[in-house]
Amino acid sequence: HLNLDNIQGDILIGMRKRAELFFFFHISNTVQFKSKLKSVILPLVTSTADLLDVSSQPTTAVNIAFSQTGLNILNIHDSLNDIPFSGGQFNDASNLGDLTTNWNNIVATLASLKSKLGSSISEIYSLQGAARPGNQEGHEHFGYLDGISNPAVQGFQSPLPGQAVVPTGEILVGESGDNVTRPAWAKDGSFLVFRQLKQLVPEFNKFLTDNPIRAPGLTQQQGSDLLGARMIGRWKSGAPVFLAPTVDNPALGADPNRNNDFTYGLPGQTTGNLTDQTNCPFSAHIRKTRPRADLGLPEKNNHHIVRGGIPYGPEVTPLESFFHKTQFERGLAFVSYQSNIANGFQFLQQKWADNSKFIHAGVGLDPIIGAAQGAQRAVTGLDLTNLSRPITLTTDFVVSRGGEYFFSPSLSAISNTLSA
Ligand code: N7H
Repeated sequence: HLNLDNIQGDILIGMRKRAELFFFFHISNTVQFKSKLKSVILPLVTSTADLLDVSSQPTTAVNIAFSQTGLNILNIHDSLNDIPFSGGQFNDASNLGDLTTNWNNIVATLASLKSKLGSSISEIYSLQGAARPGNQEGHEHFGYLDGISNPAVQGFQSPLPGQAVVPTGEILVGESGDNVTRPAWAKDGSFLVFRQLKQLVPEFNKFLTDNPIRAPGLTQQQGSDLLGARMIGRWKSGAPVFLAPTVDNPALGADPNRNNDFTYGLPGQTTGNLTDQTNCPFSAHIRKTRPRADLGLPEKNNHHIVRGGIPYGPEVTPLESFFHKTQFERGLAFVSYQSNIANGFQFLQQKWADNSKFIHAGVGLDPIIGAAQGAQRAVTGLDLTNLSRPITLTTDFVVSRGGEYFFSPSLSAISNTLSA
């Protein structure tokens, strides 16, 4: 039984946000901050229970999370026993395939702000996220519907067809299924991974235009749309290519009872180790990051994350489309929650998306988020007419601009342990 008054609201259900401001700050006065954490911040922090009850739902929700540096400054020296977290994301960048020359120079900004005294915090950086306008609401910048498939936490949400059901401890620290030793105050918190992922939208569209899949009966435009859908594993409407293999099916995409109801297995198939990628490439972004029956049935995958990101940056301008070149930065303010970073986000990025041999030799990297420090990447399975033909991606369409690993503590930890 989960204590929903104690768990911050963004972790399990998300704040259903149309806009979100990410505010990164340095604690410059520990004593003052600890007291403000209790008197000013804690009363504003939105719990899971606050969000569930429509009558108490706030119009503006607030959540807070701390990096290892932040906990150190608060004089919290207990180890949370999560190696990527304690090292910080910058030290993990090479494991994730990032080219750190693309990282925003947050560190230099931090240094200059550190010199400012007199207030308890100083802003380091902020990023404004916002839902895209009009009928693109809920779609990320490449145009694909997002937020369809997140795991249901056992005993909290009842799953929709095809939704993964995970032990509470796969997302929340100290709950059943999290077997790492933690300080007692960490229970009901969750590690928050933040990444600013720039998306090169006009370049992505040009790539689709230049490389249509020439399947019988498809126009050139349909062939380009099919290539994009196979890179992701879903059409722009959200319809999975596994169930709609050649053209989009918007009614399927919009139906929560059907749009996630597949395993990549054929009807009647009850075991894993699947060998077929006709309908959905092994390399497709959603198959790389959640292989479903590829690892056995029922789903034998203990690498789930709850995603809660939001797009940032402006819409593509006519000039950017015309020249197929990004001029204004846009992308995804990626957020994921998990009880263990090495098992969650880091595993998905490093062991699956960036690994050309997952799930079989020759599959190649994830065509959307796979990265090898900027090097070109070959991907197979995308061309329906020749599944072993490698397609080489000479540019990354998603570029990491940096991020950090945070811990999103329970409300009682904020009140009793972190504040004063
Ligand atoms: Fe992905 N995209 O628009 O292409 N993602 N993602 N992601 N992603 C998903 O199923 C996208 C990123 C996962 O349960 C959809 O809700 C983009 C990272 C997982 O079947 C779309 C970026 C990581 C799933 C996108 C990005 C993941 C998923 C389909 C970066 C982890 C669920 C919508 C800019 C390391 C898989 C949906 C499942 C789905 C896109 C990043 C992981 C459209 C543009 C960094 C686990």
